[in-house]
Amino acid sequence: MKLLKTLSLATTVLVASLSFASAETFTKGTIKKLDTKAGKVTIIHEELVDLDMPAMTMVFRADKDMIAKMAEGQAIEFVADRVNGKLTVTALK
Ligand SMILES: [Cu+2]
Repeated sequence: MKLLKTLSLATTVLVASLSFASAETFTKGTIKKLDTKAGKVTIIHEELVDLDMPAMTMVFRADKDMIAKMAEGQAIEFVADRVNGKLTVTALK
């Protein structure tokens, strides 16, 4: 029963985060450097409206699946958010 509760909670959180992500703003950027091992990506980004951050070049965290879709020099549109206090790429297109 505990597992079932945990599963349903996980599903709720997933659905909530998915619907939240769709409402977020995509920001344009260019990938400057990838560090697959460390799970880090340096992005030259335009203004991040949701995070109230001006245009700059900075390092974001990104999980393996996200990094697999990236290449240095690539122009991207992405969503960044704070995950456990660290700025992380949460969506890419
Ligand atoms: Cu920044």
